This record gives sequence, structure tokens and C-alpha cells, in this order.
Amino acid sequence: MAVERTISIIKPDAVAKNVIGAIYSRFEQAGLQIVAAKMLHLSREQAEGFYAVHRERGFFNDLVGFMISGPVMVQVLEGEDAILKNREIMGATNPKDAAPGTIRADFAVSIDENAVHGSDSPETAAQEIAYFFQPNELCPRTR
Ligand code: RTP
Ligand code: MG
Repeated sequence: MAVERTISIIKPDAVAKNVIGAIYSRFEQAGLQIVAAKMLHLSREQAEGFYAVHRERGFFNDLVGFMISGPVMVQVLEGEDAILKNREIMGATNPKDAAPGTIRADFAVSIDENAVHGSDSPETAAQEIAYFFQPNELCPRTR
């Protein structure tokens, strides 16, 4: 295992439910450190750019509309195996399929409004971190 970084986004449904702190606790309990964070209300252009890989999919317009419906909390998580670890604690894309105790099982109600995003590979993690953060905005631990 290697120390990795990944992007996490707490989506507008979870921000509206006031569970940012509860979700941050899940990251901490999993041994993931938050090394950068910002709250943003994405523009349509920002959301379309972030999800460009899905632009041909039938759900693209609904996904973009949802992601700009309210503020999101974007963070960089760092830790051993961070990309897979974050995906595990998020749970399946559809909360109906998400294992008990995962973020989506506990805080999401539908595949369209599923509480969190997490990068799915080292390549997308690097792209997504660069999409939201300048290198000097990352604050790895010094103690
Ligand atoms: P995410 O990118 O948000 O972490 O979620 P994911 O990897 O689990 O799912 P992905 O396949 O990348 O899809 C991105 C988001 O699009 C919505 N979606 N809707 N209606 C549908 O069939 C459908 N499929 C995907 C979900 O909100 C998903 O998180
Ligand atoms: Mg995805």
C-alpha cells in the first residue's frame, strides 16, 4: 500500500442535511486526513467540466443540475490506499445497494442524490485534485 491522495466531494444533498461533520468523522475514523478543503457553489461550467467524462450519458443534465443546486464541500483526503479506502466508506453508487454503515447507506436516498463523490483511480484523483486546488493549497501534516 502507498500513501495516496483523492478528491472527496460532499454533494448538495448532504450539505443541505447538515451532515458535513458527520461525514468528516467517517474519513477520520478510516484514518484519512483532510489536507485541503473548500466550500464552493459550483457554476454550471465547473460542474460540466468536472463530470465531462459522463457528458454522453442520459443522466448528465440531471447530474449537473443537482451538483449546482446548492453548495458542495470539496476536500483532498490523504492516507494509505486513500482512493480505494474512500470508495469503500462511501458505499455503492446507488444507496439502495450500499453496505450498512457506509456514507451513502446512512446519508443518501437515491442514485441521483447520493451524498458524496470520490475519485475512482490514481489518474482521475490527480486530475480532480488539480481541477479544484492549486498545489500550494494542499497542507500535508508536519507533525
Ligand atoms: P461519483 O463519481 O459521484 O463518486 O459516483 P460513482 O463513481 O459511484 O458513479 P459514476 O458512475 O461516476 O456516476 C457519477 C454520478 O452520476 C449519477 N448517476 N446516475 N441515474 C443513473 O443511472 C446514474 N448513474 C450515475 C450518480 O449520482 C453518480 O454518483
Ligand atoms: Mg465516478
